[in-house]
Amino acid sequence: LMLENRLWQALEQNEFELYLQPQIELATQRIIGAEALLRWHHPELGMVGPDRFIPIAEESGLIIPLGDWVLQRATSLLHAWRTPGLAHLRLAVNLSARQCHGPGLLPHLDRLLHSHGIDPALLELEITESAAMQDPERSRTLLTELRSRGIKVAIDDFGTGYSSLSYLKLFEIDRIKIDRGFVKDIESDPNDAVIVAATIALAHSLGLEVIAEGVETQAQRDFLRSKQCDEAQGYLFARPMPVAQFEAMVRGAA
Ligand code: G
Ligand code: G
Ligand code: MN
Ligand code: NA
Repeated sequence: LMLENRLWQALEQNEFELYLQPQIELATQRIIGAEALLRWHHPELGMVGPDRFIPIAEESGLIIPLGDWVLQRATSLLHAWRTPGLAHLRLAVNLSARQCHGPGLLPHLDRLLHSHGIDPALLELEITESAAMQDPERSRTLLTELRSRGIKVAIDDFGTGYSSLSYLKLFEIDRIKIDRGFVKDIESDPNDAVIVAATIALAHSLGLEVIAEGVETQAQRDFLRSKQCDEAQGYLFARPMPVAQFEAMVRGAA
């Protein structure tokens, strides 16, 4: 309850920050974009991670204004990146279940895309299987609306839900994110290796792109590349970092 009360104040007092974790194209090793990950600079507790406050924000309804803030921040970043060296970058944003099923998301996105004049294809929205399956019919409509605007859609934590395959049949998406739970033991667990390889092949035959999450070792990266995984994200490449640091990293690598 303490955190819940403090959260509303935190939004007013601008204590949230977006960190960016680079996403790497495996064939070229280039940074092709980033996932935006929310951080809270609590005046006394220091940095608080989203695992601690997103569930509370969901419960209390704060996730709606907070999610709107994240989208506003993300689209203004994409606007700022319309400059040599950064203009190719894609930005992925996590959506929570409540945001997906509320009425305000599409009008808010339309306003932001219009006022910032950005290419919708550079914005990717990540939706977990469990969030989408809470209301499959509504999610299907939402994803169709998003994609008709040119916004990209990725399935987050792919493989951890109970309906991954029906999901692929039901929803129009662009990319799946292989959960780090499968990537972690790729070298030691033959089952995980087979599951990851088959998931990549399945996604590709459906015309979807694949990004692997939680890549921590070169062996994992090499395995994924050998299976034609398109992109990867993880501590091997970089941890989530402040925006300025990410921009410097992209410019430095260019
Ligand atoms: O950054 P990381 O370590 O700790 O993120 C933990 C979890 O918090 C991830 O599952 C991520 O999807 C979620 N998360 C991070 N930022 C956001 C956000 O802006 N909105 C939502 N809904 N979830 C987020
Ligand atoms: O949205 P999602 O739950 O996928 O958010 C990604 C989460 O995974 C964030 O909390 C991020 O900090 C974390 N993360 C990113 N890369 C790695 C990694 O290589 N290893 C581990 N253990 N966690 C990671
Ligand atoms: Mn995510
Ligand atoms: Na994930």
